[in-house]
Amino acid sequence: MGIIGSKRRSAYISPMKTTFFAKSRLFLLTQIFLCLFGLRLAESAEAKEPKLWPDKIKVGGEFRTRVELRTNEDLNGAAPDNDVFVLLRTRVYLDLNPTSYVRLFAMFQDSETLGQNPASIFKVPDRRKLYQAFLYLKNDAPLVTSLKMGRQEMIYGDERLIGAFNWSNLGRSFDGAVMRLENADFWLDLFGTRIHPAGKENQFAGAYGHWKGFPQGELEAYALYLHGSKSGNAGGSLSIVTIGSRIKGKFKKNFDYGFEGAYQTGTSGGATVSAFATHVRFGHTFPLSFKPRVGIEYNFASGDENPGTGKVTTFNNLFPTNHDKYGYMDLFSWKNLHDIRFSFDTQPLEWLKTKLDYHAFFLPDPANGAFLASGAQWRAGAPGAGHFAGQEVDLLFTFKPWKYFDALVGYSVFFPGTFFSDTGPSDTSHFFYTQFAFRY
Ligand SMILES: [Ca+2]
Ligand SMILES: [Ca+2]
Repeated sequence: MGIIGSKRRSAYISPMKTTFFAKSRLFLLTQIFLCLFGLRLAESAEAKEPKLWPDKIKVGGEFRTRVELRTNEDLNGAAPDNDVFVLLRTRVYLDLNPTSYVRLFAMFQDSETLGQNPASIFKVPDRRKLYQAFLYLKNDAPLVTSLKMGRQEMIYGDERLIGAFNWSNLGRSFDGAVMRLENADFWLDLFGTRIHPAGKENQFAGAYGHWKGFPQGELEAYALYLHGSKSGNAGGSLSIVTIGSRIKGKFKKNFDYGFEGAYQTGTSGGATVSAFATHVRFGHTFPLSFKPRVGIEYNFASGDENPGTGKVTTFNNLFPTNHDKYGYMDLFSWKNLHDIRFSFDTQPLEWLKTKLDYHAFFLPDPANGAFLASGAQWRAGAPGAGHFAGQEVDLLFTFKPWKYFDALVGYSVFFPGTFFSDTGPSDTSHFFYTQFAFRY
């Protein structure tokens, strides 16, 4: 009946069927339906807790859908490019644990994008793949050692340099091996992997250490090596080493802080690389029932004042999860960037969180241009252009009413600054999205 009803309705509104708002309304109705369906499934799953499989065999997955509504992502008000599209992601996994020393895990992922403008700077291709498949071996010796071999996600620290990019419909996994040495005080991962960003083969290896004894927080240090025969300047070879450390913690009960710093050296297309990046933040959570937290944060990554010539000084932020870091619109990356962020978060109910962020972006080297969260340049630089890249305001509501289900509703707006007005169009851009995820 619902289908017949919606058919009739769409026939009735056919003259405006192709308009932006009709399109978005249809997608929003679809989202609401999926939400209710998800809640229904979540409820019944929780009520029954069916035990179909023995403990040594786990099956599960995720169904996630997101509607994105982007206006004016080209910052050009005169050229209409309003876009509404749906991202669907389905993940299914099989996890076998025959003994405590051996684990076999495989996850299949299907990613579909419906109705996206093919010219979008955020174009997401459809893709089906074996997203993860690994063998995990563990040895409980005095120095605990484990080995994870195969295709796998890697998540380290705040994911500023190595992350699974969960926001993306495609995610990110690496092919390789990770060996962990661990005792009561520390763990150290040694890894060697291959990854194929933009169709190029890169080798990525490193050592990442974590000290467990740091009071109320984390202390980590790393050395990462990236090599790609075609990933350097002008399609040449790239060999860079990134050395860094990070701390994160709490003090006096209600204060929190974080710091990360990384230096990069090596060669890119025959030129010397010398680049660096930092992140620092402080927050205070007020002892009130709705847990309000105010935060201030500063992120810096070096750029290049003469791109393509001399030393390469643009920081390469490797394989990050950028989405939640430099504005939810994904317009900036930890590359040629000053980002000043003010945050106000609350949690009025156990299942509801709110976020309000303000970002002011500046480019250390306007000649180097602006980089999207994907790392791609979206506005070429110009020497002498303004440093001020713009301001973004992000509002986000996160709902998690059931263990199997969560939802997001967000709105963001970007006001371009003098860098954009000096180099091309600079009109305001808006971003609205709603996401539902059902995990089982
Ligand atoms: Ca436009
Ligand atoms: Ca240079």
